[in-house]
Amino acid sequence: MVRRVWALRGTRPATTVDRRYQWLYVYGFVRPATGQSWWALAPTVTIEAMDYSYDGLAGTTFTKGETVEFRLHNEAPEEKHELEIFGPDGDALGEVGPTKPGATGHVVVTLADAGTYRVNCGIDDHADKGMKGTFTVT
Ligand SMILES: [Cu+2]
Repeated sequence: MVRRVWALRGTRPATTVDRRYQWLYVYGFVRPATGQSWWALAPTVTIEAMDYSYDGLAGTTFTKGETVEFRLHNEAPEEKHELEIFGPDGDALGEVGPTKPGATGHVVVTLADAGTYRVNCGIDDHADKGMKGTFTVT
């Protein structure tokens, strides 16, 4: 981003602009009773759900301690799908609940530990049919 470019009076300011960008979401929360606030800058991963697989997670790695928004977009024609996220110790960290076809759900998770995280769809036998995957935190 360019904030300010200096130029001689009577000349046109010129600069090189890099138009490439990456989405970064800012999350803010305020506790009204106390005014206490908390915020996070969260990179976003968009995962497409189909009958019965995920797309968009393969080869994804994150850094330990990173807070990440996982967006689940359901591309399936009829079935609801969800995204459950489990840490390296197997504990559930969060989930995007049942999401209708065409809809998008999201969850923000802090990846506190390094290791291999697991995701799957918790609806019926979708995980057995292939709706599961892993990603790495280093
Ligand atoms: Cu599913």
